[in-house]
Amino acid sequence: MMRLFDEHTLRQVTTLDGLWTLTAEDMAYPFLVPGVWERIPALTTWRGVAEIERTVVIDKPGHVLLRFGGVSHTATVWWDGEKVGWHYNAFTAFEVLLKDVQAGVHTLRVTVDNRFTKESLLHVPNDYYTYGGINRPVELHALGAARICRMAFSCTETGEGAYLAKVNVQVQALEDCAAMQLHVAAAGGEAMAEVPTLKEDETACVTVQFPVSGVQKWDIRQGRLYDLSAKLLADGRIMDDLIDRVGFRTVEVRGEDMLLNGRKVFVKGFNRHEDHGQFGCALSVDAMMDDIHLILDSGANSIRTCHYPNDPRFLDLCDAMGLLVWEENHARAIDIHPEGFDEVCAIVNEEMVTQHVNHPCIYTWGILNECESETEFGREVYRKQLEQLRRLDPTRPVTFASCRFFTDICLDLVDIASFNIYPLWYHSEPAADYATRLAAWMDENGAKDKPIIFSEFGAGAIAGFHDPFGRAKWSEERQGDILDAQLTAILGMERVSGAYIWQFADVKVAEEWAYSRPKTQNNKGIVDMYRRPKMSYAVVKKHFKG
Ligand code: ADA
Repeated sequence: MMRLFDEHTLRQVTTLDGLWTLTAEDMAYPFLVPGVWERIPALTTWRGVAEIERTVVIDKPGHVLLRFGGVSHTATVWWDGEKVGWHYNAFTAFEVLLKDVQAGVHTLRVTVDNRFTKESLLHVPNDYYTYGGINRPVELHALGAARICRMAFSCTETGEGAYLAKVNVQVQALEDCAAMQLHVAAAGGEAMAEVPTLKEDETACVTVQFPVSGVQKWDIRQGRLYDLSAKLLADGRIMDDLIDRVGFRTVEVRGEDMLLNGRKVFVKGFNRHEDHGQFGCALSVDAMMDDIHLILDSGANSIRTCHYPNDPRFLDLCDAMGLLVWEENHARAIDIHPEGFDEVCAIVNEEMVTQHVNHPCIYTWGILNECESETEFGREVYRKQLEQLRRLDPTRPVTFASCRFFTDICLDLVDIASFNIYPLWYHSEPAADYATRLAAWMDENGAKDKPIIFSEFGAGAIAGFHDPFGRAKWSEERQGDILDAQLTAILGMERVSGAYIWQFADVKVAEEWAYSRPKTQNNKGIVDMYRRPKMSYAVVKKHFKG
């Protein structure tokens, strides 16, 4: 299932996870969804177009919604041989609505393409791997005459344990519908609203507000969650429902500080790619949970979802564990000039925010990691995207991770100013000197009176390579030395509000990156691809817990 709880008690939802058949280059393979084809020995390094299919039994005729959590990276969806949907980008969900489906056995086929082409603007040979497959869960929903598409929750604190909850609900008619009622409830509060008469395929947005009291705040390591439920009613009969889990908390930026529930916070944690030696980018929930245990054990309180929106099940775990999340759109150091780039980013931004807006764990939205933030052209791209994020969600601060050292011209556009720095790894200036010099420059160039985060720092170590005396680069000892120095410098800086180690676990990278990446991996993890801790794990834990 796509979430770690039931999103519907009334609407009938069937998982389509499980055994499908994958055909690549005229060979058929059994294929487990969610999954990536790199797990099949013959396809470990294959890049191409595969057909992935299964049969689906429909018991009762009616409207059907297919929900795909993620397909990597381009999906064309076919129902009984007819093209019914298309989606680009591996890391956001999409839906296909099928009207008046007959009862019986149907064929669902997804053409999946993971090639690098001039159209795959966000998926390029990069410092992480673009896998092929259906990497997140798939569901089939049986629908009636109208459905609740989504809800967006926000809250304002009105007193101790008291909030005003605001919920925007989108409703869609699949047939002509007379006026309906909407009932929304959370944490003991509730509201009713009218949904206007809708013609077939029309949508309506309804906003309700209601006070709640006696609420326990969501906080770091205290993932207190409440069910938010919406019911759509016609003549007193429930037509559809939707449930999400929300938390009551406030996030704000005040001067140089970030405040959670009015209290100053320092975010410390890891950049984490969705990648695993066994599962590729389609991690099982067990594997996600194991990651969370390691993250909590290290003393971290936050995760940056470099460099794309994450699986909502991982965000559900962060919600439940009280881990703060910096979630960012899908763009790592890529060319922002090609035609269509703005449009494709706008789609990912919108999908990211509308799909994940209710996760209390997310405290900031990020965009365009290490892109062109030192030119006027780039500034315009950053400006437009940051504005779009603020429009989509006025409740969260926005940021981006820069590597345009001493040349960036976009820091005035953000709420939180962030830089990725690698002192002692990519250059030899002492960490404290470099970080202080850069922070001072940031203050003079747009970051004054804003929080500063060092969104990446770290060093490489090939797991198992030891050099206790020489402490050569790539040895586990040297990685520990460098992280020790970086953490001592950064965690000790009064001016800084956050620090993210690059990175949690080693990841596979594109073949094109092999020259600077031993084992074709980015080896800067403090655990390896199978989550075996390197020596640096203890170093990080000493700092994060200290
Ligand atoms: C960058 C980038 C990461 C990774 C890292 C590194 O700053 O944002 O994706 O490539 O450097 O390992 O060099």
